[in-house]
Amino acid sequence: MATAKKPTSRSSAPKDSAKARRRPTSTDSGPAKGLPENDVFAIQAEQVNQMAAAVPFNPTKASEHGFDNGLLVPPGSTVSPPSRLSTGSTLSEENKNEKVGSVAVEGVNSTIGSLDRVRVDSSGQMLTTNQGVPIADNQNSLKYGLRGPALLEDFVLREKITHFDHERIPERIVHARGSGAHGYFECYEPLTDITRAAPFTEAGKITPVFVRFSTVQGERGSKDTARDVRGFAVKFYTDEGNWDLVGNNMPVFFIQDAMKFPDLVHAVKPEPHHQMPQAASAHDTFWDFVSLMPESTHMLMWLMSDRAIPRSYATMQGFGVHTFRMVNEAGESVFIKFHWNPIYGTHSLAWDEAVKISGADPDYHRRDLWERIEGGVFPEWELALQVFTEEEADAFSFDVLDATKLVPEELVPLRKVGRMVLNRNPDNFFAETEQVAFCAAHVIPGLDFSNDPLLAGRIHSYADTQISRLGGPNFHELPINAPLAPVHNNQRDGMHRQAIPRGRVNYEPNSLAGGCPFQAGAAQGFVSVPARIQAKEEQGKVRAKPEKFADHYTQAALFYESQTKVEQNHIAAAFRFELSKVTVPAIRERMVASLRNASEALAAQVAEGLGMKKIPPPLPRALKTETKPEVRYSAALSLMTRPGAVSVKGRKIALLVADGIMGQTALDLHAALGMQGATARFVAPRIGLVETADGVRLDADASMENEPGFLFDALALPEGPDGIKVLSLDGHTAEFIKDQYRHCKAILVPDDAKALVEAEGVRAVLPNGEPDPGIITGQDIDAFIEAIGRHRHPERETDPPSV
Ligand code: HDE
Repeated sequence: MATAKKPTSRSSAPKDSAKARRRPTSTDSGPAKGLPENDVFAIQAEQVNQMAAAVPFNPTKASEHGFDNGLLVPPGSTVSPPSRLSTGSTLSEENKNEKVGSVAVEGVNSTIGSLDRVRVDSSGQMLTTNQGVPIADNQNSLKYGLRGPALLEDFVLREKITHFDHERIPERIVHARGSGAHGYFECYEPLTDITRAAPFTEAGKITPVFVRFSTVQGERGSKDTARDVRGFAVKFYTDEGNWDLVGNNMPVFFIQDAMKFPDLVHAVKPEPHHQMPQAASAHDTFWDFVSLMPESTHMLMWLMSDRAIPRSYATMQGFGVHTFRMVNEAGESVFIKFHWNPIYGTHSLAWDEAVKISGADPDYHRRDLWERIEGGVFPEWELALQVFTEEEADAFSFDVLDATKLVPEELVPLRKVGRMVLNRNPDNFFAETEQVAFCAAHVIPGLDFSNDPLLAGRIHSYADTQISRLGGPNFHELPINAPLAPVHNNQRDGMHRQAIPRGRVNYEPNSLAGGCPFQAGAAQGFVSVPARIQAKEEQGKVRAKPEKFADHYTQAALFYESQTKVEQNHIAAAFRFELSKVTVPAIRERMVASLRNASEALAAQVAEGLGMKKIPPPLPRALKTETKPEVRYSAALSLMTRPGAVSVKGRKIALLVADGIMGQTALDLHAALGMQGATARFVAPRIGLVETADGVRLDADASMENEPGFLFDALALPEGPDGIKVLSLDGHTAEFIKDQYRHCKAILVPDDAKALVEAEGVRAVLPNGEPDPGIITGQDIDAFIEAIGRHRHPERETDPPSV
């Protein structure tokens, strides 16, 4: 057993190292002049006075006035202190010991920087209390006698239990369920033509990032595979401070104005009387709300599409959603939409699959992200921008300030500007993923907001929510939130403050700290774009929306019409499922009435699926004149156009095995898949050694019971008639095969296994009579790998499923 050495104290008796003589003094009054020479107080007083005298008036005051000065803010003026004596908090700061350390390093804030400074490793160490007292016995509470009462004086027990009692913090009100990872962003080329933002200044520049993915509705312990929007929040630790791009995996949102956000969230969360359903939008209050909010229709199309059930965080797109601005050195600004495109393609689950996974592995996405990173198959995205001018935006048929609208890629093409790689899992979920605090207001010089009224609400909301979630205003000091860039300001105090500021100056302007920290000025600091609003005479303060916001259906139709038939069917099936869970017929009808304005075909299909005898009349439209959209079909909106790098990398493949199979072919397949970056697992009726027909050693690491088939991207059946016989006697085998087939996945069927799969209804031909490209017969490993790379074979699909 490792025993730790008791640390010996290195602290020495404090020595007065001040060169000049010190004498007893008081802090409230005293002569400014006439103190004895070589007296440290006299020297300090003289230097303080020198500094204050060097600032006879506030030199930047005049520049605080007028519009033009507002754009050309000068840096604050500073004077160098004669020595550090004049700026310190205390003359005794030179007295060092192991705890107090030494004098603050000039200009340094030690609470920021690499996470190494707070990592803890307990190898070879003794157990202690939080006060560092070694704990002799961690098994028993202190009692009066062996069978006597426990004693109140047991501070070891009480500290342990008190800490435990408070181990939880409030979960996020939305996006409570999430998973995070560290990584980096790499810039492809300087973007200095449009922005001075630090991550984009030169090709190859690396900026560290922390990313958190999340669902929106569910609580912290809820399933990963709910039908939901996914949060895609990226914290860039840039040289000029933290930039948080807090986006989603869908480019639009339900509402147009922050005023409606609490209503939306109340409506979608579990209903307040019985707290059901968890992590699901399929209930009365959600559909009641959205059917009365026709601006949600576009987002509902996305939410009912397969985008809402991603296969992996690594296979979903990300979007900044709002229109942002980029600003260059000259102060010129352009509008920007942010896109993250996954290099592994944009892939989703099937609904039946998502439902089953949520039971077998509620941590499906969390596990997948963790395993990809541990296995070196690092998730990666390209960052692309849509760049357009304000004049171009004014000419669009939709308003770019309306978060229920996207800018079609066919209208404004994407400019690829960099890539993001996630290559390190957190050491500790709570300290990093739970305590990370994203904020839509965190932008850096070179970036700015648009006037999107939804974004305006977000600029307020995030810091506000962190104050209650993370217990006060100092959450920026938590290690995961602290920037790499220097932090110096006059904010002080508050719950859990960690920084120990030196000196007595906590205000600006000042002369007693030489004017520091001083305002950066427009050349270096953050300056808001002076976007001029061409106010019409009659416009004043108003609670209303711009006219184009009233077009609620054009882009809902664009999204629906841009999907393939299979995707459209999934959208219809999702509406059918969700609305069938609604208990109030009038709400179902209202929703179908609304859908008629986006697509008559879809509305009819949903109505039919809900058993409606008569289709209700379309909902009245808010916009009387019809919009003439620039783009009526956008291929980029279909998942089928986003296969990414077609490969088996990062995919999970089940190799069914049992006593009596041919072991060598199974091992060869396992090796071939592994070589290509896939995770292949031997799945058997039970874990452990398998007695192969050819005597090869083969160890099953999963059972059909503990890793059901729908958790895998593909299935390979083995060779060997005896093994096939064993599998056929286990009912799990049939479920395995059926799920794989129903979810349109690739299946490798050696000749020996043909009868087994046929018995479950698997056919090697499609409903249209052509060969099914996902059913690979024989032992053609290359064809199998290619079929897996296609992700899914939806040509096989029927509604209802044939198997
Ligand atoms: Fe958020 N949102 N949101 N949101 N949001 C939060 O902040 C809010 C919106 C998004 O992984 C909260 O720290 C308002 C749009 C993500 O930690 C809160 C409005 C988009 C995350 C909040 C919106 C988002 C959040 C809850 C309407 C996509 C998770 C906890 C005006 C662009 C970040 C927290 C993480 C989290 C407020 C709308 C994305 C309450 C008021 C639109 C990815 O502050």
